[in-house]
Amino acid sequence: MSLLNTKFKYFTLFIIVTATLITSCSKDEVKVVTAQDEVSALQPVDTITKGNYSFYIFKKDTGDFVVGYNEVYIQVKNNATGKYVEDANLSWKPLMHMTSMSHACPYSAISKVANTNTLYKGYFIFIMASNSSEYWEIAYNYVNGNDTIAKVSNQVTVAASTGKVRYKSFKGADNISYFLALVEPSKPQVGTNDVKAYLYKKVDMLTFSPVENYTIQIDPRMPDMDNHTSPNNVNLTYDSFTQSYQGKVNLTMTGYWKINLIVQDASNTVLKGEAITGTTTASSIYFELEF
Ligand SMILES: [Cu+2]
Repeated sequence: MSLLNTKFKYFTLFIIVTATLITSCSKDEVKVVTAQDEVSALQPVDTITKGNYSFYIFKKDTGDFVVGYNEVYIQVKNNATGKYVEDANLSWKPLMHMTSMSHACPYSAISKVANTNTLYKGYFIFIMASNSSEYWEIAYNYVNGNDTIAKVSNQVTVAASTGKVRYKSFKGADNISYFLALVEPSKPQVGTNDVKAYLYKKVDMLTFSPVENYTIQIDPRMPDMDNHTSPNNVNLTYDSFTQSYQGKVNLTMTGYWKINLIVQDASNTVLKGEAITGTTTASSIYFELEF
């Protein structure tokens, strides 16, 4: 191998290494995702500060809590360090203070939102709207092992739900109170839509638990168009991983749909709802979709 050849080889290597370094440097300039970025698409609902900690509460859709399903996002900031907590163990408790009694509502545990550093989420299914003398209070708890790091609470307003029906409470044939909330589809489209709903029962005034292994039959109809239905719908069955009911609804055209429901227990006993047949044009429990 000649000297010139070797020199040329080293020169080529030098060029490649330099080019690689420059490329990696510019790759490292990817924008750092801040705590603010992680909530930029959310609407603030509440801020509670106590001691060194601030709790920031958000929702996706509106800034208000409403009767029915509410997906709630949380950030916790340590005001002493100015940093958002990234490994918080969070819990919460909703309570409605009524004139003569208090009660809770169905709600989830709080978990970290995947692929975020500072964001946590869970849901409430509020079962009553607040009014001038009766209000909801939510207590948030941040613990580390057995130590309570921060405990805060605030009164919140829960508005009556307006618009299309996505939440129903009913008393079953078994005399148990049930609470049924539609989560998906949030943006219905023509064709097959995934359906997700939560079904809870009241154990006592403070305890509401997810109901397992029931079936929720769905019969989508267009009341404005001779009450026609659609083919290939899939009844909702229990998914133990998400503790929710999942199925499919086929919306063959845009417009107003009434999703008629029949709730059956694990031994297929109908607890609530009627089949659409003869003079029965709608079930006593249903969801509504319009798009
Ligand atoms: Cu109440």
